[in-house]
Amino acid sequence: MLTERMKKWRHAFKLDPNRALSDAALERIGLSGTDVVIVGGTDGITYENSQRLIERVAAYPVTCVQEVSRVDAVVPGVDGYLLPIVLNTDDIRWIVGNQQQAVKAFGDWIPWDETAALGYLVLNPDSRVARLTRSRTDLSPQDVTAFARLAEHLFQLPALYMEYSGTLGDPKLVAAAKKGAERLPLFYGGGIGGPGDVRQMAALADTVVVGNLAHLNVDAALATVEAVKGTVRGG
Ligand code: 1GP
Repeated sequence: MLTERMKKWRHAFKLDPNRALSDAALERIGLSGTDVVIVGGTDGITYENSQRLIERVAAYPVTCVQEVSRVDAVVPGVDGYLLPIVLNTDDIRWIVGNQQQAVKAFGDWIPWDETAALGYLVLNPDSRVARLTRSRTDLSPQDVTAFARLAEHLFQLPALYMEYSGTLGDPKLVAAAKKGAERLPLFYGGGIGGPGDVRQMAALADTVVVGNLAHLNVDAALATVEAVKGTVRGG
């Protein structure tokens, strides 16, 4: 079950099908020892570029899952599918609309054991994803703790994702999410620039997602894998 395997992830690379990544860099990422490669992005995602990147990742012994943000870009045969549910959006389509469209399109073939929802809190107001999803980003620590409790107890989601795409997040808000997410796995992603950032967030969150850095500086990106593994949660 994907939801069980997700609980063991400490480090993830998120690769964007719409951005360049050399074969040499991808090989190092594929062999890096990361727990999972998530394929997904916000802009310019198509079936063709998603399929191409997923096929390239499949050459390496690493779990590869697709984050489904567009129903027309779903690639069959991936190790798993993550469906975002944006908890702080003002647009109902990001809570239940897009997912319903995906199930309508693929309902007969969906491998449910390998499909999981990810509850998102989108928190960087300047990010493309915040604008696209019309997220309310001005959340207090109390708001974040309440969202995390909602995700864990009421919605019973498999994980909560603190999404700071493009900027390093506020550790106080990440800690507020952890306060609410007692058993719920907590993902953190956004602005990780190297081992120092990753250690800070890996002490607070269960899984740290490294995106941009993998495309920009593969040496620094690789250093984050060891840094996460050497960091104790809550330490
Ligand atoms: C994006 O949270 C991920 O969805 C990672 O963010 O690209 O800023 O590392 P960055």
